[in-house]
Amino acid sequence: MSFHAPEPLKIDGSELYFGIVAARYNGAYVDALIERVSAVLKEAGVPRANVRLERVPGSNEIPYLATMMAATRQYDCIIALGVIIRGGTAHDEVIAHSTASILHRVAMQTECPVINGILTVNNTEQAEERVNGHADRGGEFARAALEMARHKVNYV
Ligand code: DLZ
Repeated sequence: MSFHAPEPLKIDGSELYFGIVAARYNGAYVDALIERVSAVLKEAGVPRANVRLERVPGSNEIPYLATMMAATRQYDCIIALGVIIRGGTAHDEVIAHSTASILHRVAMQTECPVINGILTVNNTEQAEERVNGHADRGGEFARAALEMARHKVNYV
């Protein structure tokens, strides 16, 4: 399997503000994503006080909090974090599609970029690889957030 994540940009995050909305479902994986996102934001110079973390029960609840946080206009980017693991029903697909679509809408309606860091995987091996393994999706979400926050500051 190969990934083609963009080359990291050097972004000064010292004056940027981030909201993180993270699901508690599949908590161990989501906690690892939060840690990785926080580490990359810190490396970019984002002060801890500029990052607010809110937890919600599951990925299905993320769009509500993302909407509320974006509406405050206190953040330059919202990062949504969750892990949806395929089950025996179509529940995972419904949640994955609806959250992705609402998160886009939140960004357009509030002019606050939203990073969709809700992973959709077939099994725990895939979750492990993306969260704790080589794929480093948490780092990728944080770098995308830094890049989009910079755009937001420039345009809004
Ligand atoms: C119910 C459910 C299921 C089956 N799977 C997941 C999942 O893989 N990842 C996730 O973040 N949340 C899951 N949930 C919980 C829903 O997102 C939601 O919290 C409940 O349906 C209550 O609305």
